[in-house]
Amino acid sequence: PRAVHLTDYAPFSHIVEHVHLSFDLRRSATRVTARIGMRPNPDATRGPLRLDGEGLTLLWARIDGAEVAPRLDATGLTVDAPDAPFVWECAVEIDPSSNTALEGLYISNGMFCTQCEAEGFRKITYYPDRPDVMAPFTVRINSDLPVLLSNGNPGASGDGFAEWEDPHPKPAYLFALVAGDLVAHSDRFTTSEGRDVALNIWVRPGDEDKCAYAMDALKRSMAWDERVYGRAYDLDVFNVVAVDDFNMGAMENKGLNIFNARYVLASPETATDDDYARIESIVAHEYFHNWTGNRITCRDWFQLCLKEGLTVYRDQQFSGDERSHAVQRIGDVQMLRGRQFREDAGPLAHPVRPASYIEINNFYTATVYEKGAELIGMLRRLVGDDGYAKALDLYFARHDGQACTIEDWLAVFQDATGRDLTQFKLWYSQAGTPVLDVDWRLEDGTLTLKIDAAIPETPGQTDKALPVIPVSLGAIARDGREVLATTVIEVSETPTRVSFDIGTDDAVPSVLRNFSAPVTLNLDLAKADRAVLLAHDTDPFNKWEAGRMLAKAALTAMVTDGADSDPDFLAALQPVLADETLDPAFRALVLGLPSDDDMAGTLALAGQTPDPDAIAAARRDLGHAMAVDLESTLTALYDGMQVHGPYDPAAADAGKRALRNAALAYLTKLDGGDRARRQFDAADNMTDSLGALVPLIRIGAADDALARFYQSWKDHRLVLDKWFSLQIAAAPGTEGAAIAARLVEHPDFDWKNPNRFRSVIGALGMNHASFHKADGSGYALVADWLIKLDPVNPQTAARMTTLFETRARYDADRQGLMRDALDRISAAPDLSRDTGEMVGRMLD
Ligand code: B3K
Ligand code: ZN
Repeated sequence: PRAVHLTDYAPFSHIVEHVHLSFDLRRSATRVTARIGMRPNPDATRGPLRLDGEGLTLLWARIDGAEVAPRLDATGLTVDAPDAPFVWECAVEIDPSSNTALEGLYISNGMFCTQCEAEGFRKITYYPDRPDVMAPFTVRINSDLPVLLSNGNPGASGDGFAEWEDPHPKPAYLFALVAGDLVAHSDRFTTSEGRDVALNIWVRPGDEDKCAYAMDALKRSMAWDERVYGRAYDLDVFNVVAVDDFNMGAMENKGLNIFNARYVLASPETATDDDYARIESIVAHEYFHNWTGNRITCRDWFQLCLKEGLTVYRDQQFSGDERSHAVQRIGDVQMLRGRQFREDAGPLAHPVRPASYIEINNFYTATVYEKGAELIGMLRRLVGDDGYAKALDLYFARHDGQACTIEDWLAVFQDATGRDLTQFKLWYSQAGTPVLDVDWRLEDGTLTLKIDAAIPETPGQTDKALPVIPVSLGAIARDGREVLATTVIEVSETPTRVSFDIGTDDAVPSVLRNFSAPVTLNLDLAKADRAVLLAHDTDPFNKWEAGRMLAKAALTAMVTDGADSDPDFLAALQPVLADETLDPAFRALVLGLPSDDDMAGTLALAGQTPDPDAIAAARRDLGHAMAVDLESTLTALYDGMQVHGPYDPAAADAGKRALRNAALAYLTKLDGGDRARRQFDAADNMTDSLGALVPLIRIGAADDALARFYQSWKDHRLVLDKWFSLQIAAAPGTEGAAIAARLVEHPDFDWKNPNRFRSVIGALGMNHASFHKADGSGYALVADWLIKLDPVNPQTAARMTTLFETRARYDADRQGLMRDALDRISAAPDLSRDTGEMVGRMLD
């Protein structure tokens, strides 16, 4: 397969003026008729008309009404076209019933639905399937199914048909169609511009009682985008559909968002607080795409971060506003480090704006999304809140209706604020997590920092220039006073030296406050100094981070020197946990230990070879020591954080449940599971139910609870996914692979459903000690199943190969076993372009 390069961009030969599609929906023989008005593009080189198409059976084609005979090949067709405006028409036949890849038009549980981003529209009809070709669409759906939906506003409808009209020019990747036996949870929203919008969440009959939260999140998102970005909705209807079989989270199709059912459906009995929070953020994310993605889209797929980084940034802002900025930021950074830093440190590292790809679906990554969002946050830090607001206003004013580039994006910041962003732009083209080595001195009341910055080598990139790095910092006196309020400095050369008069020598620097840049910080602080920050830092992120660094130091000493649990760490934790003035959700985060995978990455970064068994043992021992040492505090939290009254998913109650369940997880190590069993029996919501079940699984005492859980929920797909995944992900010792091997035989293991596949095979990857079991059984099981899944669903298979991206961290034996697994995948006959590219990059 051929790579596509950013530098190869050329505009399309024609301009598409209008698209009309007509669908005769049949399960295995759907007919799609297209009528497309085109004219030569004056800004492009003249040439024949080239349309993308895959897996289509062409029935006929006409230009201006006269039959033509295009030259067909495996990826599309070519036909000579007049050097003047013309109408292209064609009819194709497609087979949705055999579409297991879930890209293009497919069937999920009897319902027709589509997924076109990035290049799925070409599986529906012949078309210039590229984001810079934008056109208004009209659609007619002929089908006996009761609900027929497409983009835009509804037009005529009647027995067996419905028409839709989308006046906003859009690229084909935003096209969507849904047809099925669906029911709606409906509401309305009046925009700031006075538009009365019908809101519908469409689900399978029986699920309509699980839509209220998603609807609430949608209305809050609409109001927030008006208030914070001045962006109002632009159609008369906004439809959301929940689909059981879906490769990712959700899709922002214009006026017709399609969601993985998992990120829509929620009731207190079936969804956890974390599920609610994710639903809120994904509903918001897809809604926010209406302006950042749909009205202003990407010129080509290399610019993916233009819409994704910005939209993630916006959904993080929204969740912070709706819940807690501190808790949101800590969660976002945990995710960034857990996924993106991991990606950036291995063979799959790539820039936020990649320079080439083989399969674009492989680039919907943590780097494009999460690091992409960090770049927006840094830009804002560099130009200030006002500058950011001005730049965004200019972006919307200047580029509405266009397909844009990162250059366009940076230009609005330069034009609105006068700031030169040449050095900042390096963030978009260089992979790798920058490392800041900070030396500090405190003399005569002056705090001096010397900051060395470097970016590690990544595949294909050795010499790198320093991008400008905004570093937020402050200082806390050892008596707890803040002696330097948050200040942002710009590291634009290495080393960078700064000094601050802080009036005391008895203080500790607090560097990279609020995680002001996506970098690894090496700052030598004594344990006692970290304890000062944990106790007194006014920056909640760094307060949490201080505890995290202490935990990591304790775990590292246990793994590498066989040290005992660090009593100073335990002593430093206690007052924070007991501090009633602190948000319970924040305290729950402080109580959590770094994951095994995080520790493995931390050790690898420090030049050591992580031993998965030793890491798991250290974490278990430290957890046990925390339980023993903090028992009275934990008991008080468990008893004191009870939530009374009806379940409310909002942040206040959710935070209490989080802290209480975090305390329970530790106490379960001491009481043999008594409390957890009582809580499991009494729970009236899924958060408390799983809050009890997971610690029971971890101590190997969950057989009875798991059996009962299965009995209660065996007919509920989303809850059953949890049943599958938790017993593997939380399995004690290295049993996860054996449990997964047993569960793949379970009659409910429907491996063609991506959620279920991830709940079993993906869950094994979440159990570090089990996935990396020394006998290689974890690697082998994953490889077997990826080989089996790839021909059926390449996208989901390719994504899961990332479980192997950390291979280079481990010992020679494990590396060899992982290489065997990758070799085996790579040798599978007819390996997809998706998985082939991923495995190829990892074997390079
Ligand atoms: N834009 C979609 C992702 C499409 C993934 C294609 N493989 C969802 C989102 O980011 O909102
Ligand atoms: Zn997105």
